[in-house]
Amino acid sequence: MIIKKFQANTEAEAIELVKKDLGKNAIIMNIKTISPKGFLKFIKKPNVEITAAIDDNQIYKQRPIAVDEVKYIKKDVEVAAIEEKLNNLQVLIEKQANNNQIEKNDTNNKDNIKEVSNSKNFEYIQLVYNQLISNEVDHKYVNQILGEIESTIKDETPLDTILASVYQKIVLKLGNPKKITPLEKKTKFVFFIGPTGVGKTTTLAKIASHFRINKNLKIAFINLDTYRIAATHQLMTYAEILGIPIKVIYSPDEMEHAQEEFKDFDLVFVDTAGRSHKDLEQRDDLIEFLNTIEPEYRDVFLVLSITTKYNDLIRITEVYSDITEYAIIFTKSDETLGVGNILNIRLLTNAPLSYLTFGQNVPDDFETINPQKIAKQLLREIEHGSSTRIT
Ligand SMILES: Nc1nc2c(ncn2[C@@H]2O[C@H](COP(=O)(O)OP(=O)(O)OP(=O)(O)O)[C@@H](O)[C@H]2O)c(=O)[nH]1
Ligand SMILES: [Mg+2]
Repeated sequence: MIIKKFQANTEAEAIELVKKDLGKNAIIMNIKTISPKGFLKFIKKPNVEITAAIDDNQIYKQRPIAVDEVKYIKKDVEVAAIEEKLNNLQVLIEKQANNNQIEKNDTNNKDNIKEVSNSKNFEYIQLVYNQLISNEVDHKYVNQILGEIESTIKDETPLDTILASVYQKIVLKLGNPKKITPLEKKTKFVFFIGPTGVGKTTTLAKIASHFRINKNLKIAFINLDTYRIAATHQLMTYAEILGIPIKVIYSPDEMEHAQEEFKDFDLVFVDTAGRSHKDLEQRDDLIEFLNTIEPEYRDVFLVLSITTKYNDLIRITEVYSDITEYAIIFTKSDETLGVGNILNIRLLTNAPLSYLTFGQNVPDDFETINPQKIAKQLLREIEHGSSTRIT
C-alpha cells in the first residue's frame, strides 16, 4: 500500500493531484483543511491537504471510495448534519444552558482527533460567518463577533457550543429593548421621528391603541405633520376610531398649551412630518419642537424600515443622532427575511432597540423586539451553496 499527502488551494485541485499521481482508484483517507492562523482565518481561504492511498493488494473487504465520489459524499453528509444542528439551535442552546459539561472527545488517539476537529472548527466558523453574512449582517460586525468568541474555541469544541457562544454574543449585543413606560404623576410625550413612508403614523397608532385598550391609559395625539393635509387626516382617522383626542400643532410655542391641555394624560403620542432627512429646515424645526419637552418627560423613537439599504440607514441615523438621543423602532420585517440590519444599526448607533412591526394591521402587527428571537433568526436558516467550501 502506498500512502501519500497532497496539498493544494482547493479540494478539487488536491483531488486532481491525487488522480494524476496515484490514478483514479486511489482511496481518500483524510481531507484536512489547513487554516490560516488567528483572525485571518475568517476571511482567508484555507489550504487543503489530502491523504490518499492506493491499495495494490486489495486488502479492503468493503468497496473503497474512489476519488470522484468523495466530494459528493462529504458534502451531503456534512451539510445535512450541520444543517440539522443549526435548525435545532434552540434545543441545543437550552441543553447547553442546563448542562455546561461538554463531553470531551476520547483522548486515546488525541493527536489524530485534534487534527480532524481543528479543521472541523474552521468549517463551523466559516458556516456561521456565511450564515450571518447571508442575513445581511455587516462583515465588520460578523468579524467582530467571531473575533470575540475565538479565544473560547478549543480544538474539540463542537458546533453547538460555537453556535451557543455566537447566539449569546448576539443577544448581549442587541441589548434589552426599551419599552414605553408611563411616568408616575407626569405626562410623558412620545415622539415618532424618521424618514418618509417608513411607517411612523401606522406604528404610532398601533402602540397607542395597545396602551389605550390593553393598559387602559389616558392617551392623546399631537400631530406635527403639518406639511401635508393627508397626513393630518391619517392620524385623525385613528384618533376617531380609538376615541383619542388630537391636537394639530404648527409652531413650538403651541407645545406649551398642549402640555397644559394634556396634563392629566399618561401618554401623548407625537407624530412628525416625514421628510427627507437631508432637509435642514425641517431638521431645525424638529429640534425646536423636541426642546419644548424636558428630556425626562419625553421618549423619542427613530422609526426605520428594515428594508432600507444599510448604507442609507447609516446616513439616516447619522443625521438623527445629531438631533437627539433616540431608541429605534424597526418596521416592515414582514417584507424581508434578512434581519441583519437590526444588529448592524444597534451596533452602529449604540441606541437601544425597542419595537418591531411586521404588517399593516393596526393594532396587531407589532411587538417589543425580542433579542433571542432575532439572534435565532440570524443563525437559523442556512443558505445552500454558501454553507460549505466543498463544491
Ligand atoms: N408591510 C408593512 N407595511 C407597513 C408596516 N408599517 C407601515 N406600513 C405601511 O407603510 C406605508 C406608510 O406608512 P405610514 O405610517 O403612513 O408611514 P409614515 O412614516 O407615517 O409616512 P409619512 O408620514 O409619509 O412620512 C403604509 O402603507 C403602511 O400601511 C409594516 O410593518 N409592514
Ligand atoms: Mg405619517
